Amino acid sequence: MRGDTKPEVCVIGLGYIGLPTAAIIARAGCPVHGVDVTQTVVDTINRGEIHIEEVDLDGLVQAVVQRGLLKASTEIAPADVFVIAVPTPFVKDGNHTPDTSYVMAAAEKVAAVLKKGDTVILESTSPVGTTEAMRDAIAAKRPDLAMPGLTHDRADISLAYCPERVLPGKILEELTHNDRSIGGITPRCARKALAFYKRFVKGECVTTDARSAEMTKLVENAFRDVNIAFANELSMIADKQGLDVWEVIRLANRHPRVNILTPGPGVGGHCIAVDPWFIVHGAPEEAKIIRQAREVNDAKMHHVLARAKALIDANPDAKVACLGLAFKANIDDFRESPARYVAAGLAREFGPRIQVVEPYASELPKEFDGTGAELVDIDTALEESGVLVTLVDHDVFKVIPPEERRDKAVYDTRGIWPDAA
Ligand code: SAJ
Repeated sequence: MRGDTKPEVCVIGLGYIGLPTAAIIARAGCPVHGVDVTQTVVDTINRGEIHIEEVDLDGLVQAVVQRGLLKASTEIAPADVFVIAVPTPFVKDGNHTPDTSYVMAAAEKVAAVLKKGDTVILESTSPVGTTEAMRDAIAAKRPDLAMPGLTHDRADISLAYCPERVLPGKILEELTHNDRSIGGITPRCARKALAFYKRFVKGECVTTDARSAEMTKLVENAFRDVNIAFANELSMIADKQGLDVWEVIRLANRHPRVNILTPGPGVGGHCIAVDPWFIVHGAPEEAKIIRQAREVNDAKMHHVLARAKALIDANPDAKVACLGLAFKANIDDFRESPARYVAAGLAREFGPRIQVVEPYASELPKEFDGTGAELVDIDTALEESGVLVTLVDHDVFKVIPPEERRDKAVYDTRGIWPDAA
């Protein structure tokens, strides 16, 4: 990796972050070897196709595969730069303990092929200290290599943490244009990683230490979670006091320094509902607001379910349309979705009275099996249902005019119809 020679890059984990990242690095002209444990994923990519939905990703992957710049396999290969983008879920212990085993497994595989001069970058959202733990795991496997932070001499390899901060639906754009925090185990590691990211990132790349970069990623999502929890708590207070929360927020937000977010049926996705727990796990006594915000946002799901049930009970002869299953607007991602949780709870209770409208789904998820609930289009729901429970603010729902909802009982958890409040 000298002068203008493009580094060879190995990206480990070809999911929602790894694949777009691999494609963007390849677009910058670096040969990329992508690694994934799933053979079908590897085969799909090698055909120039994709296994996830993301705007413009299909065309980009097809182009870089055709140019021979992106190849996938289930096996790791030697490279100059390794980018690890594997999942960091919870251990299944009920305590929200972070599971870094996929990161550690990836690090051990990288260790087997590392050579002097290589750079290893962790991108997975991780608890503070994970990059150092990864360094220690590599050191144990490769005593022949001088490790950054463990040697007084010049280290043989560089190690850094560099989280993504992209929004699903805008991943390619945000991967390129967002600023990045780049945390090195040592300042030299950070500079090495910086030079790599500068090849394909147009946003500003800011260097720091690995632990600060790890915490920064967690803090960004915890900040948003706390702010959404404030909005959700307000909505539950407003329900109790018979107030219109949307009106209160609209008015409060006219203050020049107030910007309250939007209440909803809870917080979904695999980032904001997960990452704050990594902070709580690292500092359980201190992380009081962060823990409470998680609990408030989870409690909102149960609050919505209870209110929806009461509305349905009050309209015993009506069919009920649940609008949306996705975890947020205009995407086809149903993982960790509060809308899905609420709709499934209603389906279990009210069976065939429940109609689900989700333009981004071709069938109902498994938990609806045997309930009698059906997936219908919006026109059928508007014709047949007497109760509407709005769970996702998809654009197609927002434009339903008042006259098509006039004779229905409405519970609008997202505030998409100000006239219905
Ligand atoms: N939500 C509300 N009210 C709001 C905003 C969001 O109820 O006012 C809900 C959404 O409906 C959804 C959840 O919160 O259920 C999360 O949605 P989101 O759009 O806030 O965030 P994600 O999960 O799609 O992406 C977040 C982003 N983080 C921040 O904005 C700080 C993104 O930049 C990160 O890259 C991503 O997490 C990640 O991968 O960590």
